[in-house]
Amino acid sequence: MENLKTAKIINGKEIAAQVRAELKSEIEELKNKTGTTPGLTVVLVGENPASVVYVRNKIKACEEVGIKSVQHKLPETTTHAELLALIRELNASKDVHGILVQLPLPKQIDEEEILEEISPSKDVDGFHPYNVGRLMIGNPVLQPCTPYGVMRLIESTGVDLSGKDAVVVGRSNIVGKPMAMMLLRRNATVTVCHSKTKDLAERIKKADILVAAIGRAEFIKGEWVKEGAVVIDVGMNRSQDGKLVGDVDFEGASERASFITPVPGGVGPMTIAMLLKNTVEAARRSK
Ligand code: NAP
Ligand code: LUD
Repeated sequence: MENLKTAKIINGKEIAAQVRAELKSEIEELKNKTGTTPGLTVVLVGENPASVVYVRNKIKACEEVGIKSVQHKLPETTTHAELLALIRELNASKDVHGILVQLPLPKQIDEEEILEEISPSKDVDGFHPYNVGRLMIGNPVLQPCTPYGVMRLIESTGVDLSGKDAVVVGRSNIVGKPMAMMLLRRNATVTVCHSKTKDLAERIKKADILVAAIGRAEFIKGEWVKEGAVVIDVGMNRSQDGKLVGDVDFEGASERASFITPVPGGVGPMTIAMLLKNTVEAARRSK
């Protein structure tokens, strides 16, 4: 007899659609009150196939909610100086409320310097040191979209984070580190793990909230997941048979977790929804 517990699936696609619906009316109101239509400019350098898909989805999502989007497609051979010049131009344009430079950038371009050039008030990725600092001191303005979306997914479960043990696996500037800060702000006790962490499985076994942002297909085993845990899988990996899979063994983890995000349809759509939210926020603040 099959008698396995199954986690509730957190439907990121559906929650992202809710966020977009909320934004749609906020944008309408902003237009009526101030005559402003939020504008997002997305810069894509080169033709990384994943980036092309993500940028296309971002532009499409803008259209759906009524954000005016502009795309700059630059060749792979773009120089650092050329990209810098474009950023300065966009910083100066009053129709542009949000600037997003899709990562990764080709190696001739100094990513850190580019991100620092984006005006903090237009930094809808929340990657500028100013916005990173604001998050760090607990008074955020524009927050990185992926962890921001994860917080919304966790909220949707109704689980109270206060005093819970949260484990974040991965310490990148775009996911792991800001994720840890956001969980800390909600009074979780946060552990950040990475490639040098010695006892990863043992730490994961203690996590009430687990966020995996590693980039290795099904690296986290079902047996490592604590009974009743909330499992958020940020990973986006192609398996050998070309399927999109997360960092967590979904089947195994589902037998122990209380809530779990699928891949695709979990965190990915939320990243895009929160980008739209940040763009509306940037446009509102420009008034
Ligand atoms: P990243 O910059 O490559 O960082 C990966 C992190 O994982 C690093 O901190 C690394 O540790 C850690 N790590 C690698 N191997 C490990 C291991 N064996 N044990 C423990 N930690 C390990 O990646 P990222 O940009 O944060 O992205 C992570 C994943 O999320 C990728 O699959 C990416 O495609 C996906 N992603 C999805 C979204 C979305 O919206 N769904 C958004 C962003 C990223 P070290 O620091 O020690 O190297
Ligand atoms: N750079 C991001 N680089 C990569 N998944 C994304 C992403 C949508 N500047 C800057 O957008 O926030 C960023 N800002 N990132 N990412 C990854 C990261 C960036 C990842 C996944 C998705 C954006 C997404 O829509 C879908 C899903 O999980 O359901 C699946 C899409 C598919 O390939 O089928």
